[in-house]
Amino acid sequence: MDAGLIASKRLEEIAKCSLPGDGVTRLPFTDEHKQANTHIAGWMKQAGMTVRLDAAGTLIGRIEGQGARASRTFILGSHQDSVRNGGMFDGIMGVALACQAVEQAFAEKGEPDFAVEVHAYADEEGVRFPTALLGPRSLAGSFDAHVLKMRDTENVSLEDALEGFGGKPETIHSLKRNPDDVLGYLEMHIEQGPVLEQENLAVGTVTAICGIERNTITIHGKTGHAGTVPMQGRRDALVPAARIVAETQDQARKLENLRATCGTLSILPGAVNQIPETVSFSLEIRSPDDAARDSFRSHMVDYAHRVGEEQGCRLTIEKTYEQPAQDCDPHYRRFLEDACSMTQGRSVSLPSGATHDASAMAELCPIAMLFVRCRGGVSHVPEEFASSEDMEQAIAIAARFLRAL
Ligand code: HGY
Ligand code: MN
Ligand code: MN
Repeated sequence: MDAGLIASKRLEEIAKCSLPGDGVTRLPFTDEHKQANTHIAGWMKQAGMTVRLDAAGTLIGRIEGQGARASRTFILGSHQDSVRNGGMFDGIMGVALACQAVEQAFAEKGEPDFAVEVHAYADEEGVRFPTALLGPRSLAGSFDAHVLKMRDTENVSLEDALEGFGGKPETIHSLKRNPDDVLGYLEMHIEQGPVLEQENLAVGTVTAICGIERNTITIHGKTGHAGTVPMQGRRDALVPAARIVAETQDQARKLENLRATCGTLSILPGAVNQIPETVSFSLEIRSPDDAARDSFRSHMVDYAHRVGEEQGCRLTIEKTYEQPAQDCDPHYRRFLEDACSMTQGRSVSLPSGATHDASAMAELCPIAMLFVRCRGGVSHVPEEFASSEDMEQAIAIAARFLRAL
């Protein structure tokens, strides 16, 4: 069976490692994750790798180097987790294609002269806990121990969930890799956008991964009876919130290289006949240009305080998450562009509006990314799809890249 069909079959199988419901829901350090790791370990062994789980819950397949660069490692990988009711390709496809690219690259040519690893990171989406990228950040040394205390909606701490899964929270700090020992990192990922479909290309190379920040805006007004409190003088917390949400879209629409989204919102007391007293909502800003993101944020902060005061409300803005934009390594990108041109006749490069494990690995080593065409450009939904033919191309390009390293 050809590599693309094997990939499709494996992804159909592992998609069953999910909570019930539409699409795939596989959160970190759960039974579904444990089942998935059994499949992934099989893929790694099939590619001739030894398999282990590291202290941060990353499943690692490894082939030792046999030559002059045996002490250095090239890493491939992506994340095993999904969003709720997400697709069966986001993240996990990168793990499957990496295992097959390693198998294809070295089955023909024999052992690499450098070591090769494939990583299946536990948590990139940050759905279960309000943090993400624990695995790659522990390797890069940018892991912050305070995240271990964060809790999920069942009040389970990340630390306990990780320990219960077989990780060792107390030794995560020792996972930091020496950058001299790491040749680089390649992540293959479904594009999650429409460009490759428009270009009618199976595979593209990534120029940069956007920077991202998440803020929580909380507005404090004054509640009261919806029927008896006069409209004049109300301190309705939802009014400035609504203005901020609308301003976010109005301003972001004017900018080519920036996306801003208010994805969550809560209202207290939250009754039809009570004036909203406390409104809390998220403001996420993304851009491949950190300076553009900063100036957008400062405009929104000024605007938010202004409309809050106009309504007589108190307002707080807390940045809860941030990661900088990361450029892909130009040297590796050229390799990949050549491999794309040789395999599919031409290559296209594009920035990534989604973040990836590669964003964190960039703090450790040079990064490279390949995108695989995404049907309709839709992702984070059950309809997410990549064809076996396109995955076949990606495996061949990655194998060619590994052999040329
Ligand atoms: O949010 C993202 O871009 C990624 O899917 N976690
Ligand atoms: Mn995702
Ligand atoms: Mn992803």
